[in-house]
Amino acid sequence: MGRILHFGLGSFARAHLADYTQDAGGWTITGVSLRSAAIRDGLAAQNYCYDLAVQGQGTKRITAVRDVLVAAENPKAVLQAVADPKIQIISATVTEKGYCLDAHGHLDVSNPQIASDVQGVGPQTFIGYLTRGLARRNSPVTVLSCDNLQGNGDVLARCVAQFAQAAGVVVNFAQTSFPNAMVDRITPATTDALRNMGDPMVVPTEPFREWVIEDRFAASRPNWPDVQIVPDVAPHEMRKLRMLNGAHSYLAYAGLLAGYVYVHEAIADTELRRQVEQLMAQAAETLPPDAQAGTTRYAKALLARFDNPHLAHALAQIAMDGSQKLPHRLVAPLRARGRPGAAGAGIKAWVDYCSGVQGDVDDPQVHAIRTALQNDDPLGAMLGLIGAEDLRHLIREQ
Ligand code: CS2
Repeated sequence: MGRILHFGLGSFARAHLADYTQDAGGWTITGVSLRSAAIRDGLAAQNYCYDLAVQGQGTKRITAVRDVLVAAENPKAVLQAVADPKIQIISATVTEKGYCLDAHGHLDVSNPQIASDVQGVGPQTFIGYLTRGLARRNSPVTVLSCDNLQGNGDVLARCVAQFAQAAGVVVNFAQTSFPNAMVDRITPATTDALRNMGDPMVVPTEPFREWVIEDRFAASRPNWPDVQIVPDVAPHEMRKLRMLNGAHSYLAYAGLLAGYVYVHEAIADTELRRQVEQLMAQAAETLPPDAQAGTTRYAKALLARFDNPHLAHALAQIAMDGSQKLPHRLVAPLRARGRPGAAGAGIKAWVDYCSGVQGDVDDPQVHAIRTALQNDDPLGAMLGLIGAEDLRHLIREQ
């Protein structure tokens, strides 16, 4: 019997990690929510079990989650759990913004919450809890990022090292591994209509699921069925982030600007579909040569997943946190290709979308975005926020 401690038990983790772990058998998951008690309260009321509504396949009862800790209520319990030798894997889906990175992918030590966690006031951030908990740990553990960042394990290891150094604590890196991983399953937000069918904690998802993990486990792991454990995940991550997530972000901004609400509506628009096809083909060119085989088939399969009218995947859900997502999805392929193209058009659509939003953009950089848009050179200032100031010449203004 093994145990996983998972930070960020939102819908994605409940549709992906929890589903795979349940299929493996013999392992249980303790979730951690940093602030809100909503997921803990909702799940606790039903013994931590919930339905996974797999589109077209019916519902599956997930029982692998056994407990959820709310860090804001009991910070000590979370630090103890990170240090607990009975936990063999500490995983995370805290989304891109949970890593508190600056525009160049390093831990943003000027972020007020990180600065306060470094001072040792009592952690508030994922990085603060993880690093301070690991500093108390004396046994091997795998720290498994399941977020959509290129080199997510490497990024997390760097954040922990930077935090530890700034805070003056020591983490035993020799017994802690941070494998990179590619995760994939489209998981739209739950709707009231679905909740009203019986389970208020139901998670809707698509039948497709994929997980590729670097073979670098420091301790034991579940025997997850159909998870690929490989020496190098980078080509898988690049393909997924640039082709799937890049196309998603393009569709979100261009689609919302065109008045669409859902992915399946935007992808049915002839012009947007043509752009997405180009974006995928151009992104494929930026992949390592051995990852290029099969990208035509991969792109076709992605379009079929986007076409699915039963998922009701809202463009607004994808549009949020653009400043955190774009560097991996659109900036990296634009830079790698070095020519104007659909990725540049996607970045421009983000800028146009942000300028048109009434009220605040849903993004942790909301203040910086507001200031950038008031700059004499709004496009240049917005590119600065995503580390793309040097790519200006590749982005057409019109
Ligand atoms: C989406 C992803 O919300 C978003 O930004 O692009 O959540 C996407 O659905 C998943 O990465 C699919 O695996």
